[in-house]
Amino acid sequence: MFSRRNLSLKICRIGSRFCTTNLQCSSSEAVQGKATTSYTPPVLRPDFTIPTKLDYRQWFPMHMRVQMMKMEGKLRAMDLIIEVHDARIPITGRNDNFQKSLYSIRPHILVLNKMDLIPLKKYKQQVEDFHYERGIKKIIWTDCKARTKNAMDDLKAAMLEVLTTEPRYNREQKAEYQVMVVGIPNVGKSSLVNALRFSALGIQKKAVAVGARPGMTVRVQNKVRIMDIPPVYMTDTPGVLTPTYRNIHEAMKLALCDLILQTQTNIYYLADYLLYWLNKTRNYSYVKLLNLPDGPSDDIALALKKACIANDWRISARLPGGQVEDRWDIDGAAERFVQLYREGNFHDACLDKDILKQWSM
Ligand SMILES: Nc1nc2c(ncn2[C@@H]2O[C@H](COP(=O)(O)OP(=O)(O)OP(=O)(O)O)[C@@H](O)[C@H]2O)c(=O)[nH]1
Ligand SMILES: [Mg+2]
Repeated sequence: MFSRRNLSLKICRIGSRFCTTNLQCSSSEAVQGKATTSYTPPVLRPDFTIPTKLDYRQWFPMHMRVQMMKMEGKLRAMDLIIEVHDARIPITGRNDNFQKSLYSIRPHILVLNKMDLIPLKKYKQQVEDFHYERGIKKIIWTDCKARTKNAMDDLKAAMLEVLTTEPRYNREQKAEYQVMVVGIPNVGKSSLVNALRFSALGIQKKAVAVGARPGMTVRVQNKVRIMDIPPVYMTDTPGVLTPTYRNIHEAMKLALCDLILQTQTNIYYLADYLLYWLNKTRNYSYVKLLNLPDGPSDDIALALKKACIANDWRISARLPGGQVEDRWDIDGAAERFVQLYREGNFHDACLDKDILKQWSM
């Protein structure tokens, strides 16, 4: 094992460059059931832990508190709150403060976006039962990247139903309806505004900016017209996380889905959590994807090193004396492993399946 401290300033990756298409197994190989039967399960650690010096709870940038206050300030002008969340973690990571400050005061629809990244048929009913039992009134599943027409039609119908039937408090005289879209970072709030606008008004051009990294929208936006009849306006907002997390699993699931700033996560522990979670849910498709010669393992150091050797993933590092040394690119392998998850290569990416299973037992 190399020490990361010894790496000099100039580090460049050599060897075969990572390419998901090279590493992708066929969809049948990636199916969890098949992977389960073809390998001997590894010995699992009892629970996932990280060194205590790493405080995973410090993931709440201060600007979120300020923006949350601005959102509360706009509430009087709103008829409906749409909460967007990531379908890969349909239970975990929702911000409780939204409930206290926003949904308890205005009608609420929960949109589970990125439905394209989970096997929807398997989870739809279970997730809906879970949330309806706990008082959520309406859930819509969307794919705002593909702008799936049926999903957009479902969402428009649900919005219109709420807008035209729920009490409007001090807003009865206003002809136009106003909707605020909220959620934690990078779940697709801005994509939803653009997709709805395209679906209802046929406007292709993006009204609000979308980005692959969390924190794209940094402040509450100006309202955007998304429907003509009746006139409906939508206000996009920045992602707001809860200041603290209930446990390490919640924090790691959010980070795996890329919903937390990259600078505030540690890729090595993230890869370790992914390995832990895949083994726990008996999904051994990573063996093929990483070309691991000896089957599954619950040891991240060993798995990443074997992946480096099998794929010839190296870095060359300049040492203090000026010599150049080749080393296995362990951090690069960790990044590639996590990226495989984020790009949807593990067939079943619903990270809350363990919670749902427990709940339905
Ligand atoms: N696979 C998939 N990706 C999506 C979907 N919706 C949005 N994305 C992607 O998710 C990323 C984040 O989208 P945004 O719309 O910027 O998310 P946001 O919630 O506004 O993010 P912040 O402004 O940072 O809080 C982008 O790369 C989108 O292309 C979806 O339904 N499926
Ligand atoms: Mg945004």
